[in-house]
Amino acid sequence: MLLLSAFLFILILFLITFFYLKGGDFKEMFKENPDDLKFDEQENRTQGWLFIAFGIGFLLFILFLIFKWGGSILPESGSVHGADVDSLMLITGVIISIVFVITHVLLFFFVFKYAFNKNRKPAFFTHNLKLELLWTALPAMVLVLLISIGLYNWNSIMKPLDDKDDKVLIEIYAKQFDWTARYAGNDGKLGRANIVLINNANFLGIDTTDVVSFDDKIVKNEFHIPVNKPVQFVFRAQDVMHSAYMPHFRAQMNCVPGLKTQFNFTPKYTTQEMRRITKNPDFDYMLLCNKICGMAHFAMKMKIVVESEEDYNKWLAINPTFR
Ligand SMILES: [Cu+2]
Repeated sequence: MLLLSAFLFILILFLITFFYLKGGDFKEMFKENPDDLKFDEQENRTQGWLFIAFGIGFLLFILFLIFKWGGSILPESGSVHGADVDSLMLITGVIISIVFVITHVLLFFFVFKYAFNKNRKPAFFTHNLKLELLWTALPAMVLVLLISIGLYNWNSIMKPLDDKDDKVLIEIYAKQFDWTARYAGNDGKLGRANIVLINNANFLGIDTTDVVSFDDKIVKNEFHIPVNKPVQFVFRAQDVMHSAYMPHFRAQMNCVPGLKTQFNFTPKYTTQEMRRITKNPDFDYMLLCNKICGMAHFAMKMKIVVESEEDYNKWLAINPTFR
């Protein structure tokens, strides 16, 4: 519906322009000698004012969008590193907004101010070293700053947790069209898996001869993680590329067939605490697929429950081991 109205809107604009500028007027626009131009001063002033009106309308429309939809963004981050991601987004947003307002005010105002005028002589201005340095160095410094903060944050979530760290190790397995979580079990290690071992009874392709796999735990539909404890995720995919997206933790990682990817974060609020924070009694953390992976892509979700370590251990204990 929205697409159709946008298309109609563009079509109407095109028709208006086409009938307004009848064939001859196009030729008029490309005459080399400005003295030959038929456009009069009055016409230019009207067009200039129309630009000012459009510019103001456009900026007001942006303000309206911010007030109307600004509240629909994600709630406070449920993970420790998420706060850094949010502040990076905020800094970037503030810088972009300032540049956006300045450039758009100038854009519309200059069209108005410098509308064609027969009596004005253009200034001859080839270049200015100081100006060029300023507009090259300033954006470069801002970008270096943003990228440095980004890289620092990226490394903190991408660097695999140490083997001796006290952590939870979970493999997230993607296939068309659902998720499976595999816990490392008491030994803290995931058993080997291989695509050639996949069959109906063993869809993760786990190597059943590997002792390490015996205490692994496979869960579907929902998985639990303890609050305030680092979780190391390893991702695999069976068929096509999927993307494990956990928006409330500000986490996303591609799941690629034939390649292990990883990500770690520390949850900071339990599901119950998050329900209070969002004032939404039905709130649940979700794992979603963020790569259009086929017909039922939309159905690829898994609930994530964050709870105290005690409750987590109780939940994990009732899940059976692989063998
Ligand atoms: Cu998918």
